[in-house]
Amino acid sequence: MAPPKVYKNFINGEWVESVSGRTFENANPADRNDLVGIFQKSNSQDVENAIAAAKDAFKSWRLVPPPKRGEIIYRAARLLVERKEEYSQLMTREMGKILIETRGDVQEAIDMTFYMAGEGRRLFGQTTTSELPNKFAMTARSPMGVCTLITPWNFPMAIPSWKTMPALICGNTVVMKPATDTPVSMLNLVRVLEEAGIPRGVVNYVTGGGGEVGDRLMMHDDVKAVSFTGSTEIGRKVSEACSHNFKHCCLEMGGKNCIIVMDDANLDLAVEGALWGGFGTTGQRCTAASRVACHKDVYKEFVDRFVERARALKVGNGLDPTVQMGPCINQAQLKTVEEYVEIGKNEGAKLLCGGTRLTSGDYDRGWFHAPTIFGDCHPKMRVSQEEIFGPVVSVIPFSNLEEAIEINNGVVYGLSSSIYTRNVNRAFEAMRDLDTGIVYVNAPTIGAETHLPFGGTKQTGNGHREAAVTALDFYSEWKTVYVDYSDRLQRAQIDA
Ligand code: UN1
Repeated sequence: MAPPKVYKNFINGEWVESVSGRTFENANPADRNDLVGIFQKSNSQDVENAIAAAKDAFKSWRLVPPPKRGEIIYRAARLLVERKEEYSQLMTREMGKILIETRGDVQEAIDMTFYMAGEGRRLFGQTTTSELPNKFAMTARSPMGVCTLITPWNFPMAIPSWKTMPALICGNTVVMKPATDTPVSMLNLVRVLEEAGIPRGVVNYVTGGGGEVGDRLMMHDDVKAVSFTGSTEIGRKVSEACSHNFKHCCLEMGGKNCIIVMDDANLDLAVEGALWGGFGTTGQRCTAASRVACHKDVYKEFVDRFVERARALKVGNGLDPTVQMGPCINQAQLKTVEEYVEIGKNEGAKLLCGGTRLTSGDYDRGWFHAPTIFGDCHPKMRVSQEEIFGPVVSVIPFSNLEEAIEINNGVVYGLSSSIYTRNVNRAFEAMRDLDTGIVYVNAPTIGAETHLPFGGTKQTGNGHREAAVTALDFYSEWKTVYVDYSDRLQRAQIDA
């Protein structure tokens, strides 16, 4: 067997080793014997170097006309298209999700990259009137400087692209840190930007732990904005660190998303949706449908079918095209899932399927857990309230729409929600009252597209939205410009 490949940091346009001299291994969560690569265990000096490079590169990148920035980003998107299959295979090896999903992840990065390349010829501001004669008023977006991007392992290329591309098109420079479980996919994104001709220092990539690397990325005085996707617990720390010198921070955190199945729903569709929403990506999405609220009149029928389909899911190594669900990302995540299964049983939820780790044969080499459904859940149980981030769905019965909406809204998170109904009045009521950033009608809670705002209410976020033109609001500052061509002092609010 060939020795595993050693990957480096990308700082100031060069691939370099960490000054720490230390490295870490990235193994396949479906098969511990499959080593994906060796990565740099960076320290604060590496981060310092990356931030210095980004700060220096900002001086010229901010002056590159946005359509020219867009051309580079467009070339990067073309390279991603060419390498989609190669990068998807690697992503399945490092992250575990099945190939059709990693292809979707790379596709989401392609979509975002093309989309933001196009923004180079838009980045629209406003021109408007003035209350005074011979005076002109307009707004324009200004870049901010160095942005640091701290990203999760569940969408190892898509989420980094959501942050990198709008940051770059707006004229910022970036230092990116991947999750330690999935560094290859972000490296591939960096590689296409390098090959597309991104100037040195504009994009920097540093691997390593949250402590040494992550802390520095959010504390450093030269950093103007921090974008973070991950747990609410870490998000709170990012927010606190940023408040010290009022850095902008964009937080995308947890979810406890719910599919509402009404008594008039197309049940076949609802079962398909609950299956894809609950067990897609092994439940490891912030948008995962980890709750289903089901009308009591169709409860039994829905649950029977849902359980039957979940039991039949083929779990295994995502490179096998017949496999439908991959492993948990690592041992700690698997342990969390096992703990929540115990919690659910102890608080009286009814275990309908799964509930155990999968161990015999090939399963022994990975972090596999069976698709698990709890029935007869009370909305206030911990398994109905807390984000598990694994293949566990809690089904909660209800009697009317009002109650279902209360169940949906009765958690600390507010990312995504869904309703299955054929009644247009109920659908519109739900669209109005579901307190989440994203609402789906007759579709599961997952499947956000890149040209629409992504983010959530309450403890899911801090008011920003990623993707779409809304992302540009985070990565730029509005500059309001007044031009007075009257040749005299005119006083707003004072001169009639
Ligand atoms: C996430 O769950 O972390 O809507 C992101 C979706 C994907 C993105 C999910 N397009 O499920």
